[in-house]
Amino acid sequence: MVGSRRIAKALETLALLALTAGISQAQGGAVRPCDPATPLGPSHDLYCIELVPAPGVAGVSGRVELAIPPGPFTVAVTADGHSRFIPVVFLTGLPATGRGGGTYVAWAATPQMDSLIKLGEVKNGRVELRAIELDRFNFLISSERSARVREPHGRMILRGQSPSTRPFPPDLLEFSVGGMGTGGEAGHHEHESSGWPMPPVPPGLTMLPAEMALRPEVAPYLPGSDSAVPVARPREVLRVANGDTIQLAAGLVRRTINGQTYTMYGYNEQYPGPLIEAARGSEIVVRFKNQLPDSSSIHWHGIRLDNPFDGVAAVAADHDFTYRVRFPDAGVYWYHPHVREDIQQELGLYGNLLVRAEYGPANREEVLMLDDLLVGESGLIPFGKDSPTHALMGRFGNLFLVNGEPGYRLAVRRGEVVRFFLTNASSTRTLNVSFPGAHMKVVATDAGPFEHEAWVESVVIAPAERYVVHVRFDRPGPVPLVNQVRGLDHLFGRFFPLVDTLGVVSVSSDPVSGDLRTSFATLRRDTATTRALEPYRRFLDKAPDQTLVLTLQTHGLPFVTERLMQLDSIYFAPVEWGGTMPMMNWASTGRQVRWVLKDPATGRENMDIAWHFRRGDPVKLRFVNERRSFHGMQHPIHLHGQRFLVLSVNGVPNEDLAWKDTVLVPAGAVVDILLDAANPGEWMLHCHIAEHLSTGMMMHFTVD
Ligand SMILES: [Cu+2]
Repeated sequence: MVGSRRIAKALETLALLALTAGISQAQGGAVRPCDPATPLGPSHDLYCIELVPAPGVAGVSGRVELAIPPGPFTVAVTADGHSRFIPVVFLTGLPATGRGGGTYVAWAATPQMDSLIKLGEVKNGRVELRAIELDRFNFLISSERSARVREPHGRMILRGQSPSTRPFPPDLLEFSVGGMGTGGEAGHHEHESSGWPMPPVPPGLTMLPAEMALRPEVAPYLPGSDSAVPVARPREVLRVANGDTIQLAAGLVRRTINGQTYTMYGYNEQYPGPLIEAARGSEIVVRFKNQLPDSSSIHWHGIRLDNPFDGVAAVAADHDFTYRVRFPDAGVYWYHPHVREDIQQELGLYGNLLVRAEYGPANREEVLMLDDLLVGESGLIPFGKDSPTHALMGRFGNLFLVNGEPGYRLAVRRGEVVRFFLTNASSTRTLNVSFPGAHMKVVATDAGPFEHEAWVESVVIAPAERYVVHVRFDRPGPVPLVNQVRGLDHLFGRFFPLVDTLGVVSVSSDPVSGDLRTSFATLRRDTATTRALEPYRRFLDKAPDQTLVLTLQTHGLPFVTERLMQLDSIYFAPVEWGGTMPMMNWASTGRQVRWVLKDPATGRENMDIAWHFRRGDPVKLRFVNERRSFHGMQHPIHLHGQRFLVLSVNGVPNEDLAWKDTVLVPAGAVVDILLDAANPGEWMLHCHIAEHLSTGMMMHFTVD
C-alpha cells in the first residue's frame, strides 16, 4: 500500500512538472520559478509556493508561481511600496466536484487573518489569478458550493505561505548573547581613534550592541575644506548645436544644504552639472578639465558614442581630456565619472543630457535628478579612502535631493500636464516615486519611447535608470512628490513603511490655458518605435547567447555580520529598498566583500570575462541573480555604448518594448535582454550600485 501511494505521489509530481514545464515552453523557452529547479533559473523558493494538502486530503498537489506582472518596470509595487505578484496556480488531483456544481476557490490572507482576499476560482491545470499586494500572506484553496462565495465556507484543501513569511524574530536572547560573546572580536573592529563618526541609524530599527560597535576597516576620506573653494550655484542649461565645443571642469565646491555647509564636488561649479540639451544626430566636443585632487573622467551614460570617448579611462588630477560626443538616439542621458563613483558621484558629479524624442503633448517640462546624501550630525559621513564602505548594500543616504536641493518646489496651474524627465543618480537606492492624487503615465525610458504609453501609480527607478512620465495636476492644492517603499527589519522579520517627501507641487485654482485633458486621457502608441523594432522581433525568442550570474563572495567579515547575514538569507525581498542593516552595511568594505559577475560557461569572473559579439548581430543575454549568494539583492546592470530591450522577467514576457541601457535585476530573478550589438569597441558591463562596481562587479565585452 505504502509503495503504491509513493508511486502515485511520484506520478502526481511528474504531472505537475510536465504541466509547468509545458507552459514555459510555450513562452519562448524561458524558465519560470515553478519549473523544475535549474541552477540558472529564477529562485524557486522566493517566487514559487509549494502548496501543502490539508490534513485528510489525499492525492492533491499544487504550486503557486509569484509572477512579476509585465509592465514598464522589472519589479511591480503599489504606490505605497507593497510588492505586487500575479499568482499563477498549477494544480493536479483535485477531485471532480460532482453534480452539486461545487468548485474550488483560492484566497490570500494576511498571517493574522485580519484581511482576506478572494483571488478567484481554480481547477486542475494552470490558472492565473488576480494580483496579491500584501507584505506576507497565506495562500489557501477551499472547496466551495459556488464560485460566488465571498469568504471561505467549505473545506480547506491546500495551503501555503508566501516566502516573505519566513523571516521571524530569532531567539533574540541567544542571538545577542552570541553577538556580545565575541566582544573581543567586535572590539578588534572598533577604533575609537579611527576618525569615523557614527552614521545615522534610521528610527525604529533595532541594533545589537555588537553591531553598533562595528567600524569600517579603512581610513575615512572627505575632501578638505578651504576658504578658496567656490560656492556652487544651481545648474545652467547648455543648448548645444552640432559642432559646438563646451567645457566641463570638475572641481571642489562648497554647498549649503539645510543650513549645513559641505565641501563637495561639482562640474562648472554647479549642482547638478550643466543640463546639456542636444539635437538627435548632432555631435559636440567637450573639453574636460580635472581640477579634483584625484583622477576622474566623464562617462556619457547610455550614449552610443565612439569607444575612445566612453570615459572609462581615468584622467589624472590637473589634466585635461577632450571627448567627442555624438547623439545618434533620442533619450534621457546623464554623465558622471567612472572613477570611484561611490565618492565622486555621491559628492555631486553628475548632470543630465537630453536628446528629445517626439513625445505626446505637455504644458511644461521638468528635468529632475534624484539623489540621496548620507549626512550625520557633524557633516557628510566620510568615504572609505582606499576601498568603499557600505560594500554590501551600497550607501543609502538619509537626505533626499532633487537637482541637488532638498524640498523641491514647483507651481503649476490646474489641469497642467507636466513632462518629468527622471534620473536616479543615487549610489544604491531604488526609488518608488509618485504624486499621490495625480494621474501619471510612463512615456519613455533610457534611450527612447515605449511602444505604448502606460498608466502607472508610481515609478520604480533604480540607480542610473531614467523614465519620462506625464503627470496631470487636475485638482488645486499641494501634491507631494513622495518615495514610498516597504522596509524590512531583518532582525525582527517585520515590514514597515518608509515614506520620504522629495518635494511639493502647488496646483493653483486658475486653469491652465491650452488644456490637454483629451490628449492626456489617451494612451498614445509610438508607431515610430514599433516600426524601428521590426528588424529585432525575429530574435526575441532565440535561446540566450550568453548567461551571467550575479553573486557575492565575502571573507573576514565580523562575526556579528556573518550571523546577521545568515539570519537574513532565509528570505530576500525582490528589492532592498531601504538599507535596513545600516551598521553592518556601513562597516563592510571592499576588503571583505567582492561582488561577482560570473560566466557559468567558462567559470570566469569579473574582468577575466571577455565576451565577443559580431557587430550587427543582436545578442540575447540572460542575467541570473543568484539566490544562494550570502546576501541577495537587486542589481541595476548597465552596458556601455549599446542599447538593449528588456525581454522577460522570470520568464514573463515584456509586452511593451523600449530601448534601455540599464536594467534592474531583482533578487533571485532572471532577466533576459536583447542587446543591439551595433557599436564597435571594447565596452564595460557592470552593476551601477557604486559600491558594487567599486568592489569588482564589472566586466568587458567586445563588439568586433
Ligand atoms: Cu549590484
